[in-house]
Amino acid sequence: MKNKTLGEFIIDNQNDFPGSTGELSKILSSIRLAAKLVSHETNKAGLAKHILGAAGTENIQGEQQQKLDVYADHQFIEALKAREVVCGIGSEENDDFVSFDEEKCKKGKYVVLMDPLDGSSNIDVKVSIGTIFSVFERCSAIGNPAELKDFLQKGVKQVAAGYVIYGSSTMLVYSTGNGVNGFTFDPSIGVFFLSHPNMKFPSSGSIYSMNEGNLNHCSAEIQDYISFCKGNNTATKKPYTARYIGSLVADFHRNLIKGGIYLYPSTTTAPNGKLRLLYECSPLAFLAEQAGGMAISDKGRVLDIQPEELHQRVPFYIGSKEMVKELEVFLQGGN
Ligand code: AHM
Ligand code: MG
Repeated sequence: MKNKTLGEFIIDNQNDFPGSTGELSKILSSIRLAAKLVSHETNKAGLAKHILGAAGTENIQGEQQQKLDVYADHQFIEALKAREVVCGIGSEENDDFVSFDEEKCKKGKYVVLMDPLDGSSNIDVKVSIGTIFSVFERCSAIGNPAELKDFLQKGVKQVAAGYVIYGSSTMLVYSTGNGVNGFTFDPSIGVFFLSHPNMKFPSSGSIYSMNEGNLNHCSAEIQDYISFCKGNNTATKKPYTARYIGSLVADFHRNLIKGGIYLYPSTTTAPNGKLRLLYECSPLAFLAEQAGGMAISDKGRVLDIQPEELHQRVPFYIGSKEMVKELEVFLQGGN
């Protein structure tokens, strides 16, 4: 007998919130549907020419869009629009937020932010990639089109966040603020099953994940911390293990299960780092805290940052609580 399905879990969870209207459940169901479609396409990306390689366009960040990026963006937007509970969506792939102006959508009380296909440079080389999503209640008036202010909310106000990892199997991991649960996809019957209930970060670990190619362009504090990770400062002289996939979702997922820290600091050429606050850092920070981990930027807790623009970038450090605290001492110049 298999575990509970994601569909059953969503309904059970909805019943835990008295007065719930089922709208958030519909959002989660539409993400589940789009994730299945993207998972299916991901698995045949080597065979189906229409899905492999560059789309020949750039996103607002000047990055090459891959065909699978564009496909995933379309699937998530269409699935969310069809449920008529979301009034707009902000995505890495679109310069501006998309407002759903159908009458029923305008009555939706939620907005969604997402990176539909994260780690897209890994698509063509068969390495794990992911989807990241974040859900807020809108702050503009219900019945009107979505406004920018609906998307520029502090991470602490998220009502749900999660990711899908398309790896050796596909998993959907999410939280509605009541712990973190993971569901593994069984492609033979097209169903997600609860496989990782109540996920928790180990309080510490021995993995650090960073693109060390950038190290010479990082601050002295980050250089000292990486030296510490290599055992040069610790009493034991025992190094941490370096693991870097280059897909944020995959690096985060591994560290969540095994214990570790992920870093994307500022560099001389990228003073705010690379990762985007609203649809990469903030949702993972929400999950990390829900799982007993920690997420900070150079000036403190990620979930407390007031966003100023849709595609804002921030330096990002996330993982097991003790390891992030250890890093924090370096960032504050205490080492
Ligand atoms: P993307 O959203 O364009 O895929 O970029 C984000 C990705 C993250 O998944 C990953 O952690 C990071 O970029 C890797 O960057 P780098 O190649 O600079 O190490
Ligand atoms: Mg991304």
